[in-house]
Amino acid sequence: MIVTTDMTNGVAVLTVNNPPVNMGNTALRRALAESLDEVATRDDVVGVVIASAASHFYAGSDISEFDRPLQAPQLPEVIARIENLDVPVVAALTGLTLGGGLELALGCDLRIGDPTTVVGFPETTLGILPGAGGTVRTARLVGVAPTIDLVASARRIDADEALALGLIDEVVPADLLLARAAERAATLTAKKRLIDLPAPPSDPATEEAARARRSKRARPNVLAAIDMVCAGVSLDGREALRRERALFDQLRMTDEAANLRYLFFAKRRAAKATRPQIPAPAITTIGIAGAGTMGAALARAFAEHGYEVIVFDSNRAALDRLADGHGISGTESIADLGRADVTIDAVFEDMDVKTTLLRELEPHLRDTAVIASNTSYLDLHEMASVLAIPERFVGLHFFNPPDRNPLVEIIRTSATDERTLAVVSSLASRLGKAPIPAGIGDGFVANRIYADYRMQAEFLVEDGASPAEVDTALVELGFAIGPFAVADMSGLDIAWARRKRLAATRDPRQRYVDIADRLCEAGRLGKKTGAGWYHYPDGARRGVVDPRVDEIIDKARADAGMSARAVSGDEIRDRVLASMVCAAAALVADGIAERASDIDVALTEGFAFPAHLGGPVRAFARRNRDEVVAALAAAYRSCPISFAIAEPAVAGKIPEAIEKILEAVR
Ligand code: 3H9
Repeated sequence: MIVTTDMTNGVAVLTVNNPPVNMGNTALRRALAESLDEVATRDDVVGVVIASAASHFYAGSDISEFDRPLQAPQLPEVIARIENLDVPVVAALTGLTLGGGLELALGCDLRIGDPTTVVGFPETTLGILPGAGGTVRTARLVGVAPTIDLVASARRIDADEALALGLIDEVVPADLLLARAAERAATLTAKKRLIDLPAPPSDPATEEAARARRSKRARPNVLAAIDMVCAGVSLDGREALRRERALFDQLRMTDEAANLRYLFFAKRRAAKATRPQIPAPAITTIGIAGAGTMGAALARAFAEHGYEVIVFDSNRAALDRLADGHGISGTESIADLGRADVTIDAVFEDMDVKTTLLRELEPHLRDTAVIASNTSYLDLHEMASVLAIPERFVGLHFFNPPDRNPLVEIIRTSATDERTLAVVSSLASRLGKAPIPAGIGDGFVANRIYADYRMQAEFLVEDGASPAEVDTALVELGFAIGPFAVADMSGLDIAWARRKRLAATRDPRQRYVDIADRLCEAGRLGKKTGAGWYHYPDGARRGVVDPRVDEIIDKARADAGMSARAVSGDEIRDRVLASMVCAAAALVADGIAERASDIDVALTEGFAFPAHLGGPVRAFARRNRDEVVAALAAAYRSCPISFAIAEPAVAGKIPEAIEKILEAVR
């Protein structure tokens, strides 16, 4: 039974139980509607409580239903039944009360929470807006400005904040929740239908400030939600509900909303694929080897999530910089890592340095301790080969900055055992990361795709586009900043060192653009040196176009025997996307990526690829066939060695490996 009704002292307690997260699907809406209809026919009911048998009250609507016409009864009809009852209805909130769940609660006459209660409107992150009165009733309850903030930010707030805001009426200890809700339902003397209330008076300047703050760089659905909140308060309540619902239905069917739903499920599929069937042992202590930028940021990230962190480094000064971190202790003795349940290798990216560390570390560890390497490029099998227990070793690749970037790649070697995997995937989950499984290959998954993206951007410059034209075209696609501005921010020297390292093994037939090398040779290492692909006069935050860079590019083109031609924004976007898709198809074909949707997760979470497009593979898959073929052929022609996989496109065919991944994400 999804909803059960129990009578206590004239109060009908409707308990919802729809595992795993009390998600609002057709079956739940139907069960609730039937129970409410049944209650409406009884004359022995003085009040109603809606409660949850699970740890969450209601985690929002089932978004897998949003691709098709929604089945009756729809949520607004269920909420109307609550409002139409003559007796008061109290929502007893516990755990997550999100989206449609919060809307259901706002249809009740009173909301009582326990300390675990968390409320929020996640809809705007899904390309839509609340569709069952969320914008309308919230503004009538707490005012326009706080509603704009809640709806547009999609932030989740805890019970205390919800109480302070007036979104819920009381917070009581969890064991008293039901009794208190029943008591209030029995004693409330009148209905309090939010839909009939006028909005509380509010200051136009505060409203305008909230609107301006939340409209900055906002997606169209967020702007529509803000407009709806503002318009709703001056309309008749039911007319406002109709308008909100019409907008919801319209936005639900957009490509953008479909792409965001696709990513929602893609993220969960990827995370599931990193999780073995066995439970993870409890982990309390994390060791970090290396107190450099990455090690220090990792230490902070783990400490913030309640782990005890021990950082080992032979450099005392680096340890001292970490000293004030709460829950972090530094040590110059590797033996101290013996206390750690998991040690993360964040030492310098060099095979000798890493294998030396592993050899010295392992004798101090308990047999159950796990070792995870944060290497970006090195061969994990070679590292594992120096260990006595290679089963405990795994790749755990974080992305910069690791305390804020959600992406993490989990890379198992041929020896990694299930327990080790369970340990690192539980770490990723507790840190709130978006993990994807990755196999062993140069740059694993995400960096490999990004490298081809960067490479194509440089081909485009050699062909005739300016760095600013490439950056602008990609910002128009939806990136916050383009690849050359990113390179200047991160510094050009690390990639330069890597290119020098790889020079000896590079296929001589491969197209190689040496403009970045020339910039580095001229001392232009990016923003930190005041100049890179752009110029940063007097420490400017944003780079300006620099004629000296144009000269360097002109000279490089001339030396390569190329003459510049005009390159359109469309060509830039097509070639860049096609290049990423070629790399994606190769990774899936080689088994380094498990599925194409993992790549979309990696690029949207780790490299800020515009989520509203669903990721590079999904964005490409939504194009028509002719555009796909033309873009692949253009990528192939830009470098037949790098994009060999796209060769059939020159003859008008979509290569099989590419068709396969496009089909998988449609
Ligand atoms: C909405 O309410 C619109 C209204 O305004 C409309 C009114 C008309 N849909 O994440 P987990 C599945 S919009 C479908 O692994 P956790 C999930 O796929 C909606 N499925 O667990 C997974 O399935 P499986 C607003 C969903 O504990 C399983 O449940 N709501 C949904 O780490 C467990 O999920 C949201 O945006 C869903 N809404 O996290 C909430 N939610 O086992 C989105 C979960 O088969 N959900 N599933 O792979 C979340 O943020 C997290 O899932 C939650 C649990 C925090 C609830």
